[in-house]
Order: sequence, then C-alpha cells, then structure tokens
Amino acid sequence: MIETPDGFALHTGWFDRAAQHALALEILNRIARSPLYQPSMPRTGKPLSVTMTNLGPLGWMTDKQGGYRYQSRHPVTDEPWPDIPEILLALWEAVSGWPEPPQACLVNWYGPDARMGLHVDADEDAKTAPVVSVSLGNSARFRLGGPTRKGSTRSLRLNSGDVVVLGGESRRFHHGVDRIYAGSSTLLPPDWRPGRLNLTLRRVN
Ligand code: MD3
Ligand code: FE
Repeated sequence: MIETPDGFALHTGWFDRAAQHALALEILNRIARSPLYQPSMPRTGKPLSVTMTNLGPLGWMTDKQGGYRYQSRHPVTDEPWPDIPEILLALWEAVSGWPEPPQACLVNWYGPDARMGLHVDADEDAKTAPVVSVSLGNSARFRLGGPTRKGSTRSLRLNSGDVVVLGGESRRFHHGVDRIYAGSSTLLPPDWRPGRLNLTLRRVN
C-alpha cells in the first residue's frame, strides 16, 4: 500500500483473483442491462475514447448539448441506472472513511487504444467526500498531478484488483490515463472485448 500526506492511497491487490472475478461478473451483468455508451465533449461534441455507464441513484455523463452532469437515468435506454453491487458498498465502507454510502459508480471501459486526458473531477457538489476507484482487467498507466494544471506529475501502474482512494487535497488533483497495457490481464471472459474496466465510487451531493 502507498499512502501520501495529501490523502492519496493506493491499495495494490485489494481484491484477490476470485473477488475480481465475482465483481467483474456483477459489472458485466449490469452492463448487459445498462449498456456502455460513447460520451461526447460539451460544445465540440468530440467523442471520448472511453465508453461509460453508471450504477447507483446518480450517474455522471456528458454530451454535446448538456455538458457534464449527474442524472438518474441512462441517456440511451432512459432506464434508471442499476444498483451498486454489495461488494463495492462494502469496499466504500472499508476504505472511504465517509459516513454515507456512494451515490454514483461511474463505469469506464477502456479498449486497447482508449485514453483519458489530464482533468479534475469537479462536477460533484460533495466537495470533501473521497473518490474510491477499482481497476479490473488490463493494466493502465495512470498519471497523477497536483492542484494546478502545470506542475509535476507522477505516473503509476494500476493493475487488476487495485483500489485507489482520493481523499483530502488529492481529491482535487489533476489526473488521467496515458495508456492501456494490452494483454496484461486474463480476468475478463474471452467472449468479452479486451481492455480495462475502471469503477469510481462517488458522493455527488
Ligand atoms: C485523482 N478515471 O472517471 S480512476 C474518472 O482510470 C477518472 O478510469 C480514471 O479519472 C480511470 O474521472 C482514474 C482514479 C481516480 C479517480 C478520481 C480522481 C483518480 C483521481 C479524482 C481526483 C484525483
Ligand atoms: Fe477523473
């Protein structure tokens, strides 16, 4: 485990292989009902390379018209988001230090060439609650900066089963995903596409 004074913690191998497998099945079952869709940047409409869906009462989304926001329904099916699996609620209780349960679980799917540029998560009114992240499937090169856009960054490899907690000041740090390491995990079933799943648990309000 790596912990820094700014509230960042990386729990490497939090979930063992069996737990990763059970969690992946729970997520893939929910994706079957609440499919991954391709979000677009506000104003420009440029599609993100990451596809997304959500679990829980609220879900984060973005499109050309409405911009970044939380809403209670899937933008394509118009159905409420599926529930957050119990294993993730238990994880939140164990590592977040926050008294209330998460309101949103953003599910990010990275195919082999997907990236996420450096950004800050600032669409939540709950400004002091931590974010908890789980990585499943192929490994990623994750980049963590600081409170300003310029300034030094460090890069970390996130592997399947790793859990990251962004509390304190680190909650407002810039971060992104530089690349996905093809073939680095055999977790996801062979009839599923190759890539990486990232789950982020959040308080919204
Ligand atoms: C650091 N996801 O969904 S998870 C995102 O791997 C996002 O899919 C990345 O950035 C991914 O917004 C990174 C780890 C993470 C999540 C939230 C953070 C790191 C963070 C918020 C502040 C600082
Ligand atoms: Fe983020």
